[in-house]
Amino acid sequence: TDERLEEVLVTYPDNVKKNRKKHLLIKNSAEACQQIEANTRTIPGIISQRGCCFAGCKGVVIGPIKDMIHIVHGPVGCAYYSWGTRRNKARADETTPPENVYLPLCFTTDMQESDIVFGGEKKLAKMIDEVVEIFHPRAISICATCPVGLIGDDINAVARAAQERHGIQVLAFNCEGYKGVSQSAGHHIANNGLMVNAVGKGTVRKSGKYVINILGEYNIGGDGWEIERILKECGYTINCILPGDGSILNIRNLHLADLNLVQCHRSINYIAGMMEARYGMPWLKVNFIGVSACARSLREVAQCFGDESLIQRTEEVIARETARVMPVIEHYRKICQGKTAFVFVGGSRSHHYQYLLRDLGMETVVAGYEFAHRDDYEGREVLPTIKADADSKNIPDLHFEPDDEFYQEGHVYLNMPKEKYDELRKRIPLGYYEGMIKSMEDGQLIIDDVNHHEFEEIVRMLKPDIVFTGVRDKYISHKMGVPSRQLHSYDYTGPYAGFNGAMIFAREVANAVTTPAWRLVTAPWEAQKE
Ligand code: CFM
Repeated sequence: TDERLEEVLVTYPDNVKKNRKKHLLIKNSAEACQQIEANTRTIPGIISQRGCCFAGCKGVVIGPIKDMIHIVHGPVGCAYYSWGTRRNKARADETTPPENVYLPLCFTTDMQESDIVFGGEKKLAKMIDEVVEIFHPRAISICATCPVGLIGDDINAVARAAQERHGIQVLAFNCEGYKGVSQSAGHHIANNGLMVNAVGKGTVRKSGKYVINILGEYNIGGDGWEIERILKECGYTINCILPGDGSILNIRNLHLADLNLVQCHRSINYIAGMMEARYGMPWLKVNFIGVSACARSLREVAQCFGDESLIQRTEEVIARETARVMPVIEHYRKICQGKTAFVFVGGSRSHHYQYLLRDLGMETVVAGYEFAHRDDYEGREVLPTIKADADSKNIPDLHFEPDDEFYQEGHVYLNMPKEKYDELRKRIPLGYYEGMIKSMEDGQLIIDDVNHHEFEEIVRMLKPDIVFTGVRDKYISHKMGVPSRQLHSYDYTGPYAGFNGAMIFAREVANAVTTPAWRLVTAPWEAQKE
């Protein structure tokens, strides 16, 4: 209730309380449109769980592209912590030999004090020469960290010169950590850069009747591979997964497909929208997390092409996979049934995982995002009402004209007459995302940019059986005796997506809620009170 929410906020000074109140809401379907404040600055001094703009650009969107060398221009810590820990997997394939897969390596200019004082451009240029000589990559990215912007190194000029010197693409991203209010700004910068410099440059359309892209899938713990497996079995050709296990070669051919599937709306909606404007390519929001959600998404994708045999094959795949995994899910469901969860992740998973938890008979009593925007909470219909502020205006909003050569009306892309296409749009949410709040139930709590204090208070108040969150905040719940599973990197396991992922997730959640280790240990500082 609202009174209990007051208990969470009571310790704040008035202005902080007023601010934070707008970021919390209790779902109430009687209210016509419940508005939440999101994508605004975190109050200084509050321990937020958010990341920075550099994390969103290099760590999230650009970093997983496997056949590029990603140079972090900045201190070594920025490079080290944006390398490997997210567990975005990649492997060689038909077009990318093992020597062109660079994800196991970490590249940085390792800026020192003298570079900060005298500038780091020369060091960066020299580093590019070295990596070209040693690795012969297809392309290079340079991602800027905070000091680069502060001292004014012109990474764009360095990139242009290197591109001429070596004849390979060198993309520069001005994703200094302090830009915007969270990693979300970095997603936007990365999307813009890829759209301007890569998408549309290729000429190879893969063979196959139904060629699709999967956007906003990062292959954490192998999620993308599981999704790809299922879609291939249904009869699709996967043109490119952007960016999980993706390559710059495939990204250049992104426009040579029939449909974009969007898994993570927050991080990649810009490219989906820009491709619709430039190529007329429709996009469909999907969710491959959870057995029922997965089945629903597969059915909707099949609907897009309106081919009876495709629809038939999709039903067969769903029936076969469901029959295979449900006995396992049912087994764990007996353990998980009735348990409650607190789900707090970046900008899309807190919604997606509610379906998987529902498959296990669990209720999500609190759900929140670190950096989502209002449309991720309330649905894209609120986009026109979101006011741009100084922080969001910082990132250019690119607009594309229809491409002379490749633009086609959506209905041509999906190979059906216009009336049929319009009718399809009414049935499935092409070009639309409903946001998280609509699928939640009355009385459940929604929270934006939760901080350490609120996290503790909410766990204490609602006593969830398990907390799903990240590497920093998971220890808050452990210290309170509540088990947690990481939903960013999946700790050390995965995949969690698709049918196989659902089984793995079920097993781990069942293990976690039946292993009260964190409740039984006494911390040393508690055993010997001063
Ligand atoms: Fe999209 Fe992500 Fe997420 Fe995200 Fe992330 Fe991530 Fe995430 Mo961690 S792109 S918004 S910036 S689904 S790294 S793979 S888990 S916070 S909820």
